[in-house]
This record gives sequence, C-alpha cells and structure tokens, in this order.
Amino acid sequence: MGDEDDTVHYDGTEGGWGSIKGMAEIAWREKPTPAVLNTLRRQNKVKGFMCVSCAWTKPAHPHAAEFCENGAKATLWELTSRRCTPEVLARHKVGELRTWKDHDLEQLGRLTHPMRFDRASDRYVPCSWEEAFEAIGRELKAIDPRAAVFYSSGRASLETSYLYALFARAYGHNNLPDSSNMCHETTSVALKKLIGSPVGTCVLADFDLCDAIFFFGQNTGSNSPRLLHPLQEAVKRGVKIVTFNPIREKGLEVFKNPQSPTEMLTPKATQISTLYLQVKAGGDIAAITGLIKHVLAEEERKWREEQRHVLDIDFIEQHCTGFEALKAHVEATGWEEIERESGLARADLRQAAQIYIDAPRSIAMYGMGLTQHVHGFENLAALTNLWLLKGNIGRDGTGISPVRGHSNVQGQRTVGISEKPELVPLDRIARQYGFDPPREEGMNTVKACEKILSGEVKAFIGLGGNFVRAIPEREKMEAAWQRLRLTVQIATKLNRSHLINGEIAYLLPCLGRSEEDMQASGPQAVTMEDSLSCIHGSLGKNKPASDHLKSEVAIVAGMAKATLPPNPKLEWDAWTADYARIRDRIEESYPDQFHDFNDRVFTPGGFYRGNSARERIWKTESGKAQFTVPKTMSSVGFEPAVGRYRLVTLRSNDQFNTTIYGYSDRLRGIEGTRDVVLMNPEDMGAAGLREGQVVSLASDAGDGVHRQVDGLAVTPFLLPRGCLGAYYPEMNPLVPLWYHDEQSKTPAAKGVPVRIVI
Ligand SMILES: Nc1nc2c(c(=O)[nH]1)N[C@H]1C(S)=C(S)[C@@H](COP(=O)(O)OP(=O)(O)OC[C@H]3O[C@@H](n4cnc5c(=O)[nH]c(N)nc54)[C@H](O)[C@@H]3O)O[C@H]1N2
Ligand SMILES: Nc1nc2c(c(=O)[nH]1)N[C@H]1C(S)=C(S)[C@@H](COP(=O)(O)OP(=O)(O)OC[C@H]3O[C@@H](n4cnc5c(=O)[nH]c(N)nc54)[C@H](O)[C@@H]3O)O[C@H]1N2
Ligand SMILES: [Mo]
Repeated sequence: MGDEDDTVHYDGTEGGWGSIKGMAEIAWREKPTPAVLNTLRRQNKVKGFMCVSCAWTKPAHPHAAEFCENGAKATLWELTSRRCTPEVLARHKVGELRTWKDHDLEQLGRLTHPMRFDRASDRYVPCSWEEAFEAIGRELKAIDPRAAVFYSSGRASLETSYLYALFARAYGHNNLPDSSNMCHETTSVALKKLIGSPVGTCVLADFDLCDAIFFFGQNTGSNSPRLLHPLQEAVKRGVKIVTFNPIREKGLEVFKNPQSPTEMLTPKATQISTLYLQVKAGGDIAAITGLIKHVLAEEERKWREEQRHVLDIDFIEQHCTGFEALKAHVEATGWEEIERESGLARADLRQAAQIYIDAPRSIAMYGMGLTQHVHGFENLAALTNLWLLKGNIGRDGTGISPVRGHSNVQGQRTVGISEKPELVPLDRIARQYGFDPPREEGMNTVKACEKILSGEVKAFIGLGGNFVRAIPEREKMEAAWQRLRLTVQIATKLNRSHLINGEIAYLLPCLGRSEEDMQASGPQAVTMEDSLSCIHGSLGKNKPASDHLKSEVAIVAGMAKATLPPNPKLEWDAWTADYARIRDRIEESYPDQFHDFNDRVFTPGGFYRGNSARERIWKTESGKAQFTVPKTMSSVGFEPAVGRYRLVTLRSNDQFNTTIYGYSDRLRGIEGTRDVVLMNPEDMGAAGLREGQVVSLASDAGDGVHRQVDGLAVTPFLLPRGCLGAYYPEMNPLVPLWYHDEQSKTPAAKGVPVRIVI
C-alpha cells in the first residue's frame, strides 16, 4: 500500500461535501425548475422512476434520498431547461458541429423535433413523424434485411427492447449489437460457460451476510455510488474489503455519507478498503494466481497440521470439474512470474489471500478493469477459479457480482436483444407471432463495425447511445459511416454520432424516463432489470421536454409498422396504446422469469428473476462448475517493448460514458481539463518528461496503422509503472478494432498498446 502521491490533490472523501457541491454545479448548469428538483425525491422509489444512471439495485427500503451525486446529475441532465430546437440547428452546419466538443453538443439541450439531415445545406431540418417513418420503412424494404444493424444502448426499457428485437426478427435479422458488447459481454460469455449463468449470482441480502468483499477493476465512487451505502454498512459490521485496481480510486478508500448529518458535520468517514493493491493493468490473472497459490499452500499446511480443510472439498468434488489440472498449473507457476506480471509483492498477495481464507463467505465484484482486456475471459476464469475453491458461489452471503453499466443493459439481453439466436426462445416467438425468425448468428458491435468498413452494412438504427463515439478505431469508422445508405438515431440530446450521417439520415427525439409517457390508455410505466437481476417498474411524471416527442415504444412501433407487411399478431398500435399488453407478450415469451409480470411491476425492491448458478444448478456443457487452466498470465494482448505502455482509458467522475457533464474529476484531483495523460512520476523521469508538458499518444499495436491523439498534458499520478491513464471517449482513436477480448469480442480498452510522441 503506497502513500498518497503529494502531487495529486483530493478534496477529501467520496460522498461528503464534495458530492453535494458536484450536484449543485450541475443544477446550476442545467437550470432546473423546482418541480424538477422535486423529482429527485421520487428517484429509485416504488412507483417513482428508476435512475437513468447506473444499474446498481434499488432496495426495498430506500433511503430518504435514494440517489447519489451522479444519479442526480443524470436526472438533471435529462430534465435540463435547455432546448436544441430546429432554430438552433438551423444556425449551425453539421460540419461545424462536428468540430464541437462532446460537452458542448449535449449542452445545446434536449432535442425537440424529428429532424432530417439535408445534405445540400449540410443542416438538420425539421420533418414530420409520418415522413420519417415512411422514409425509414421505404429504405429498409429496399435492402436485404441482413444488411441492417439495429444497435441499442442499454438504457431502453424492457418493453421497448422486446419490441425492438421483435421488429428486427420479423424484418429478418439478428443484427442486434448493444452497448453490452463493449462492456460486460465478457461476463455474458465467460460466466455462461463457467457456471452456466450469464449474469451475477448475488442478491442484496448477500451483502448483509458476507465476511469479505473483493473488488477488481470497478470504480464504485464514480460509477455506482449508491453501492457505497451497503459497502459502508458492511464495513461497520467488520466485513473486510480488498481492492485490486491500478489507481487508488477514492470511493473505495474512504466514504462519507452525504445523507448522514453526523458524518457530514464531523471528520468521521468510513475507511472502505482494508487492503488496496495497485495491480498492474492487465495483471489480474497473475494476481489471482498468486492468491490461489497461497490458498493451496494453506490447504496443504492446515490439513497436515490440523486435519482441517481450507478448501470446500465437498463442493469441489460434487459440483466442479477441472480442479486437478488447475492445481497442477498453479503449483508449477513461479512467484517470480506472478510478481512480475501482477506488479504486486508476494507478501501483499499473501495478506489478501489470508483475508479470503479467513472469511467464511466472500463476494467478488468487478467491472471494466477485468472485462475490457484481450484476455478478459481469462480474467473472469481466474476469478471463478478462486471463488469455486471455497464454494463461494451458490451459498447465502457469497457470489460473483459483476457491476453492470447502463441502467437496463442486463435486461435488454433478458428480453431478446442478442445477436446470438441460441439465447432467444425463437420457437416460442415463431408460435406467438406466426413468422419464422432468422436462425443465423447476427452481428455484435465489432462485427457490425467490420461490415460497415467493408460496405456490407447499408442501414444503421441506433436506439439511444453514441455508437460512433463509443467504438474503437474512430477515424476509419467515421469515414466508412458516411457510405451507409440510411442512418437513424433515436436520442434525447445531440451527440457526435448524429453528425456522421449516411446518405439518408433521421434524428428522432424521444421522451426521457423521468418524463410522463401518456398514451391512449393513460400514463405508462416501463420496467428495467438491475445488476442483481431484480426487475423494477418506473413511472415518469415530469412534463415532456417538447410536445413533439414520442416514447421509444412508439418510435420503434412506428418504424416497424412502416417496414413490415401487416400481421394481425404484431399489434404495434395496441402495444403503443397500453404497455401492459407488451408485458403480457414478454410473459408469454419468457414464462419462467416473467410470470404475473403486470402484477409484479411495482414490487418493492423489484422482483427477482432467479439464477440457476445461485441454486447450484450448473447449465454448462459438463453440467458442473468449471475450473480453468489460465492460458496466459497477462491479460493484455501484446509483448512488452521499450517505450510501449499500457493505456487504461478512464471515466471521470463528471461524465456518463460519452456524455461529458463537466471537467471536474474531483475524486482524482484533476480539474478543468480532460486533455491529460496520467503517468507514474518515475516513468516520467525515465522518459525525460516534465509535468504539464504536452505530448501525443500513438498506437503501438504493431499493425502498421497510424493512430494518434495529440495535445495531452503529462500529469504525474500514482499509477503502476508502465501504465498510462487517459480519458474515454477521447482516446478511442487509439484502440484498434481487432484489439478485443478473444472470446466475447469486447474491445480491450483497459490495456491499449501506445507510445508517447514528443
Ligand atoms: N457516473 C457514471 N456512472 C456510470 C458510467 C459513467 O460513465 N459515469 N458508466 C456506466 C457504464 S456503461 C459502465 S459499463 C460502468 C463502468 O464502471 P466501471 O466498471 O467502474 O468502469 P471504468 O470506469 O471504465 O473503470 C474501471 C476501473 O478499472 C480500473 N482498471 C483498469 N484496468 C484495470 C486492470 O487491468 N485491472 C484492474 N483490477 N483494474 C483495472 C480502473 O482504474 C477503474 O477504476 O459504469 C456505469 N455507471
Ligand atoms: N475506450 C473506451 N471505450 C468505451 C468504454 C471504455 O471504458 N473505454 N466503455 C464502453 C462501454 S462500457 C459502453 S456501455 C459504451 C457506451 O456506449 P453508448 O451506450 O452508445 O453511449 P452513451 O454515451 O451511453 O450514449 C449517450 C447518448 O444517449 C442518448 N440518450 C440518453 N438518454 C436516452 C434515452 O433515454 N433514450 C434514448 N433513445 N437516448 C438517450 C443521448 O443522446 C446521449 O448523447 O462505450 C464503450 N466504449
Ligand atoms: Mo457499459
């Protein structure tokens, strides 16, 4: 555990006064009305609306204010009083807007009218909804359905997502990439293969029962701050928290509860992590192998000296396969390699392993630090190995808990947004709707990008998100994008993806989740699934940003009706009129998980969808939980070389993905700019760089392609040597499209090979 670097300034703890200041700043920027501020009180409450920020669960007994700084920012961002009207868009050519920063584009405010891109004037011009649907239908009918891509960002509700996937299949493709393909796809593939369930196994009650929590590569303080509350409770109970992260993220060090008057008025804060290990980026397989090596050594010692086990031998024998091979491999792996690849000392790893050994029940939590690597699958396999050793899956107070990103990203997969036909009940869909859904595998995000580059894709529809900004290889992709015949973006605010247009392009503005969704049968609720597989209803109450907005359900239904031949079983109008009828259809397609769906929409704390691995039913090829022999000790996809660094692309505390709220990364002490490259002071010395010097980063992927980002100020930061940090999405031009997790194709944004150009 290193000392805090005195070149970096923090304003105290996560939570606390800093977070209140953060909220006040965004409130000032967005100029909300008092009614809007009142909305925050309904956030994450039963019959309230569910936060549009992260996917952390919403408890049955919420706090008075069950939201965090970043949840409040997300709500105020959506309910801003600023408007991006046709008049505003008439003032700026699209070519001009393309030179703006992400922050400035979204600061134009909420989109108010459906717009068509007019190439001759290089401007967006208003159009009617009828014109837009008619044109989209005409264009889609003119092409091979398999040349169309229907992307979704993980925010759309279960109702919208179900209809969107149904539209794709009735039209004739499975090309349904979603943001999860850039995010926790590694989880979906690895956990499915290893324990037979593609999602995490924990429920909220497990956090009241566990004795230790291990965090790998997840930045709770910024990205899922409400999770700090159960963590703080856990720490007070004496639960040990161990963190593996190259950066000392403030939220996992200390936390001050902004909702506790005593903590706000006194210097009292909760120390979160018992042990904080600054693993090298890409060093987790090695670190976990080190932990396993200690656990196995302790097993041997304890058995020899006390005839007691450290391992859960019964569990391993009854429920697992592959243990002997793993054991042999770990015993053959030397400490020298483990220390070199992880960047951690054996003594520190022993301390972490001892906490794991001593804890009767442990939970593993992780985020992008594990999933976004070339060997991301191997990261999760290593973690699963460690967790199986002590039977820490499928027992109360234990489990593996990926911390999901977008607020309904997990749910979209649950109701059919998947390019993998085997994950969808296609036979049942065929019976329900009387058409034959396509059976061949569709395109995920990377595949869609490849086929946009090769010219095979002709049409792209984006249900939310900022695809062009979020994907790797930006320059090539933006050039290829303009050769698409049709691009359609359904959005709340203007972003860069709306400025890189196909030949025919529409920008369709939709309601936000906090807004009232009034349809023929009355106001509509929608539902989402959180990180812990609980499904919650959400009811928007605010006045919509404009009278011309449509709901996402209505937009998807409008496009589908204009595209598909009439089919009385596809009741687009009736579904739009009453979303309860969509929920009935979801229940028919997924009866086990969604029985009595409409009756359970507002269950306090959500209703639990269930998880087979939690019941120790292993839906894997072998019917058992799978130990795996790691095929590498490093999760990055390149060899070390002189001057070659591992670039970690980071989120600041003042952004939600490509939405940049502002320029204050308060918890890392970086203020006023995002154009920085964070670097270990010793590496700076070795490279002859001084603080504030402006440099470029260039790709060092060895494929001969020139990729470069300029204008980054060198900023000393306590990172492991050989690692650099810089912000996403600005760094995306440096990520090669082929540089992704081998199994799931999740872009490897946490260990990008780069060199510094002076
Ligand atoms: N406020 C806010 N909330 C968000 C988002 C947001 O942008 N803003 N985004 C949402 C989305 S879509 C997602 S997916 C999640 C993302 O939430 P996270 O999963 O937390 O993702 P990142 O912020 O990318 O950072 C991951 C962490 O991994 C660490 N890390 C990097 N490389 C490694 C490594 O090799 N090993 C280990 N052990 N750690 C590593 C980084 O230092 C960082 O602390 O958050 C969601 N919530
Ligand atoms: N280098 C690097 N690249 C990454 C990552 C990384 O860590 N590093 N992270 C990856 C991850 S985890 C993810 S999830 C992706 C994110 O990729 P996306 O999900 O595609 O991007 P977002 O930035 O979340 O999308 C923001 C836009 O969504 C629209 N929007 C907001 N609310 C709504 C709504 O209610 N409805 C609709 N229709 N639109 C709405 C707004 O117009 C806003 O501009 O990026 C990935 N890319
Ligand atoms: Mo994500």
